[in-house]
Amino acid sequence: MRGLFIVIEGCDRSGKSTQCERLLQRFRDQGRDAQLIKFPDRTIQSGQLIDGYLKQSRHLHDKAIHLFFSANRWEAMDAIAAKLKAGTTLVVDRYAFSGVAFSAAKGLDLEWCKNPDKGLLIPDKVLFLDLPIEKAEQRGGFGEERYETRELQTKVRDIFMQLKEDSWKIIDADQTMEAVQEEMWNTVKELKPDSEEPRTGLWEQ
Ligand code: Z5A
Ligand code: MG
Repeated sequence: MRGLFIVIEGCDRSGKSTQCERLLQRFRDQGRDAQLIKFPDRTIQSGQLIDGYLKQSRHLHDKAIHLFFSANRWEAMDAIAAKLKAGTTLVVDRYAFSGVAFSAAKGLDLEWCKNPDKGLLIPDKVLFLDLPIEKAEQRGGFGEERYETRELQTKVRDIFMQLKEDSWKIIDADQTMEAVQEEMWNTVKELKPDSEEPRTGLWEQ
């Protein structure tokens, strides 16, 4: 059986990275082969440029950075497909939904934003961690990077909600880490892939 492709999206500081680590461990504790993937992947070449942009040491046109984020995902797609085929379950920290939400929140046209990511692998499940902005501001590290302002974050959440599909599970992230993890685990623990091959064609149907 191929591996599951599980994407974690959500508001800033909602605990995505914390929960990804825990979810990965849950799968491994069950003896399942599982790996963590993170977007942007700051370790590959396109990711280093993105890192400089996010830390505000580099200026780029809004459209240019959008395309770099997308290229960063395409750069990883063949390796991701191969891992899924080999039976590895992937827990993915942010994906194309973040890509569109942030760029459209800055004012770029929503359809234009979706275009470069069209055709990517389709997640089997998206877990969306929802957190009120005032709660996010109280958590560690908020405000250190480019997009961490109240106005932008509010727009980002609205666009995420426009992108939401039936396969999404919205999770209240304003709970203890344990409670959030329990809800996430209960959503995916029985999940089986509904196709033999990884599904391609995001936003193409
Ligand atoms: N971006 C984009 O524009 N286009 C794209 O295509 C993509 C991304 C993929 C960097 O992403 C930026 O890139 C991001 C979107 C944009 N911009 N912003 N803003 P990133 O994924 O690298 O961002 P990050 O630095 O990892 O932050 P984050 O993802 O927003 O945080 P998080 O992963 O959701 O949260 P966390 O690191 O797990 O936890 C944050 C803090 O809260 C930490 O101190 C935890 O201990 C604490 N925490 C976690 N859970 C809880 C609970 N339940 N209670 C209390 N405290 C908690
Ligand atoms: Mg994170």
